[in-house]
Formats: sequence, C-alpha cells, structure tokens
Amino acid sequence: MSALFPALRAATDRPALRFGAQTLTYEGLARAAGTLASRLPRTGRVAVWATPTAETAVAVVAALLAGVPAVPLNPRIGSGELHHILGDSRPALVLAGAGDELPREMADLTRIDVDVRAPGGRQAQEAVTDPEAAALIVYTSGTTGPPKGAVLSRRAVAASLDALATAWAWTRDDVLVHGLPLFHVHGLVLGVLGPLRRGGEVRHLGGFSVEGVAKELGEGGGTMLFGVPTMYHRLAEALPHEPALVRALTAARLLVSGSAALPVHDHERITAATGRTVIERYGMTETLMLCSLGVTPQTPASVPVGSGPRPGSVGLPLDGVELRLVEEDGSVLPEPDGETVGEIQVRGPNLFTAYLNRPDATAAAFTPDGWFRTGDMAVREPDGYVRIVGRKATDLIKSGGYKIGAGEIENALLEHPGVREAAVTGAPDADLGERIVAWVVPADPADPPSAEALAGHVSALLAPHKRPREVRYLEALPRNDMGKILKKALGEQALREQALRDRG
Ligand code: MCA
Ligand code: AMP
Repeated sequence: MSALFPALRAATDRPALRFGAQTLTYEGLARAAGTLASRLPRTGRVAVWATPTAETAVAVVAALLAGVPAVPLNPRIGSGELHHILGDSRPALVLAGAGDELPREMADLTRIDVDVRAPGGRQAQEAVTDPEAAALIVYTSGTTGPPKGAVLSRRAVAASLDALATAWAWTRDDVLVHGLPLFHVHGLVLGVLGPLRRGGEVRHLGGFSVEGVAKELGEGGGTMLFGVPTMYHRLAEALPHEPALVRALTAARLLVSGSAALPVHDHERITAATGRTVIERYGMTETLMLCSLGVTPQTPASVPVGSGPRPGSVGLPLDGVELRLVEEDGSVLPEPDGETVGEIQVRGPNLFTAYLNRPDATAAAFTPDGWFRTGDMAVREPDGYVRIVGRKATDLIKSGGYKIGAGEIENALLEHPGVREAAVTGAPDADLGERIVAWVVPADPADPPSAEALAGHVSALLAPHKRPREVRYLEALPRNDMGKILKKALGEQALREQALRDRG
C-alpha cells in the first residue's frame, strides 16, 4: 500500500493543522511526528490522551508513522471505563500533552509528552507498509457489557478516506472546520486524518461553538464543516439572529452531518436561512464510512449529485462498499422498492479487522458469508438511495452523536449504593437526538439519590456524555413473566408523559 500521508513526505510550508492560535505546516508536522515516531516502540500499542489539541493529532500521526496502533482515550473518561480499556488494550505507553494531568489509573504507564515544536530533523517515513496492519483501536459501545475495541487497519482508513474524497471532490485545497472530539472515528479519522491524507488543512475549534463556526468557515477560510446533528441543530437555532453565521454557512463548499440522523426540520431550517443543503453521510466505527450524498467540484453542496436534495436520505454506498438489506428471516431483499425495511449489511475494504480480544463478538458481528451486520434498519429507494429508519437494538442510544449502550449505564447505576434496580432508555430530544433516561428503584424510597448525584456517579465511572439527563423513580420496574424488564413499556410511558407535557 502506498503511504497513508503522502503530503508528509513532501513536508511543504502549507498549513496542516490549526488548533486555535497554534498552526503546524506539513514541514512542522513531519518534523514533530517523525521525531516522536522515532521514540515509539515498534510492537504493542500506544494510548493517546486524546484532548482536542494539536498534540493529539501529532501523537496519532507519529503512531501511524511508527506502525504502532494508537488507542485514543477520551480525556474525560471515568475510572471504570478507563480501567477496562487499559486492561483490554494493554498499551506500552501513553502519549499526552505536557500539561495534561492523567488519572491515577495511568500512574504506572510510561508517559511521553508530545512536543509539537520538536526541533529534530527526523524524516517522516512510514515504517509499516502492510495495509492489513492495525492503525487504530477505537472503543465503541454495544448493547451489553463494556465497550469493545474495534481494530481498524491502514487499509480500512485509506479506503474510507479515499472513497469520501471521490464522493465529495475533497482536495488539498479544502480547509476543514470542526469541533468534534478526537477519540472517535468522526473527529479523528475523518476530521484529522482525512485532511492530512489529502494534503489539506484542518482547523479545530477546540470544542464546538456556534461562534467558532461563524468565524472559521467561509470568510475565515474554511471550505468544509463536519458535525454531528446536535451541532447542526444548534447552528439552526442560532441562524435567525446570527448574520455572520448565515454568511459563513452560505459561503462554505460543503456542510456534512453524520453519526446520527439529522432531523428534517433542522435540514429545512438551514436550507431556508442559507440556501444550502447539509450533506448526510452514514458510517460506523466498525465499518468507517458507508454511504453519502455526493457532490462534484462544479456542483456546490446545495445540489447533491442525483435527483436533488433529499433530507432524510444518507445517499448511495461509497466506492468499494457493497450494501444489502436483509429481512428478519435472513432473506436478502431483492430489489430496492422504497418501502420494505431490512437490516443493513455491508462488505468492503473499509471494514474493521476484529474486536480486540473478542473473537466471540467478532464472529457474531458477521454473517457466515462475511457480511457485517450493522444493526441499522433501512429502506432503499428504487434508485438505490438509502434511508435509515431505525435500529435493531433498543438498548443502543445515540445521544449527541455518541453511541451509548444502555447496559453499561445500568451496571454503573447499580454500583451506586442508593440504587436497587435500574433500567436505561433513550427518549427523543430535539437537541441531542436521544437523551438518556434512567429509571431507578431506590434502595431507600424515603431517601432516593438525587438525579445530580446519579449523573455525577455515572460521569465519574464512565464518561460525562454517558450520564443520565433525566432520572425517573419507580417502586418497581415493569417485568414480564420471565423477569425481563419491559423497556418498551418504560419508553412508551416516557413518550406519553412527554406528549402530555408538550400539550400542557
Ligand atoms: C455536565 N458536565 C459534567 C456533568 N454534567 N461533567 C461531569 N459530570 C457531570 N455530572 C459537563 C461536561 O463535561 C461538559 O463540560 C458539559 O457539562 C456539557 O457536556 P456534554 O453533555 O457532553 O455536552 P453537550 O452540550 O451535551 O455536548 C453536545 C456535543 C457533544 C458537543 C454535540 O455531544 C459532542 O461532542 N458530540 C460528538 C459525538 C461524536 O463525535 N460522535 C462520533 C461517534 P464542558 O462544557 O467543559 O465541555 S460516531 C462515529 O464516529 C461514527 C463513525 C460516525 O458515523 O460518525
Ligand atoms: P458508532 O458506533 O458510534 O460509530 O455509531 C454508528 C452508528 O451511528 C450507526 O450504526 C448508525 O446507527 C448511526 N449513524 C451514523 N451516521 C448516521 C446517519 N447519517 N444517519 C443515521 N444514523 C447514523
């Protein structure tokens, strides 16, 4: 396989990374990452304390140059989840920013501070050329148990980024703006490795803000914006009273949303205010990118290739991606008809290699003939466009674009002394898509733990984005004759109550 980052070899003075006031050219990045790579082991794995900084980008590029798989860690990770990931991935060392305070769980781990201004003259040579070699291990939640580490090969990363480049006419002249976290595929693979593979620039906002987008996109120089639907929702809310934001979105070449479905209402509000259509793309940690609406260099993003804008659609499978819909009984839907719902199953060079240390889960994720079961339910329009209509598992919640397993939150809640029983569901939320609702039977009904206490408990154990946004107290959880919790009944109860609130 050719190099992952050809532009690093050329090491020009074109900008590669911009994080706030800090800019690194390709020459600077080649130097910093090349110097760091020379200090890394060639075997095992390295953890990256993935703050939204240039240090994280340099650390991951260095690991890729050295050919040692990087394990990005959420810098807000809680103790239980960190313990699990460290035990599962057993990194040889951790790469962090000089000022970062690491949790005590990492005290015994060798630490290398990333120097983005490294003066050394190391060549940024990629030590590994095997396309099947692991590039990243990204942890992702499932319906039960702790998160699993998806092993992503260099082949998968390159294939997926190149397919996006074709679909979006993405070139070295693009300047990508975003404020996504750097410990998931969206922000790290698409948002950092994507521009670097093209030889273009990424401008990271440090964290998402409406003001940041308005400043960097358009007149600020940014040509593309990546975000999750929650971010576009917040932009849509701000548009009526932010003329600078209207100008910025209108001037951008491409606005892309992914990680969850962008509600049609937000699509429409953005189009009404700016004349632009947000391009939706669909992907998954295990599969990287699967589908997208496309554009051509001549066609602005306001006119997707095909038959015009289609809010609610994630477009066509990307280059190299084979996609089929499969019914409950395992039969493959023959012709796209725009109405029959099936599970999306996929094959292609963009797929992950395995779940780390989990041959059982890896085997279960594929059909006997090698198709990956996404668990997403969809219909295909007669012209092949894919419309996602839901998910197979009710125990997976997408909140703010993060995938969160109900089981991991329930287990965390049960570790709280004030909780006797717990069930977790997702409730529709205009901002987050879904919000996490905890149904709790308190150990002492006279003195239940407060919602804040439970949110703090889950944040400390898992991560802040996994905390319940709402806690409901019950005397008992509804169960069937087998003792199984009736989540559907809880969800319906929440919906009924919300409908009453909305009406009132
Ligand atoms: C509040 N906070 C707390 C607590 N309560 N911290 C600790 N304990 C508590 N009890 C703090 C938080 O740390 C944070 O601090 C602030 O309050 C708000 O936190 P949060 O709830 O996370 O913020 P939000 O406003 O709800 O965030 C919305 C968001 C975020 C910015 C859209 O959800 C986000 O970044 N989403 C991106 C998800 C993503 O990248 N998904 C990709 C995976 P502070 O204010 O200091 O921040 S999917 C993927 O990769 C696939 C391949 C795909 O298709 O893309
Ligand atoms: P994750 O495992 O965190 O990478 O999340 C992947 C999941 O996010 C997919 O299986 C889908 O359920 C969801 N997803 C990603 N992009 C979209 C999209 N454009 N529309 C609807 N769902 C999406």
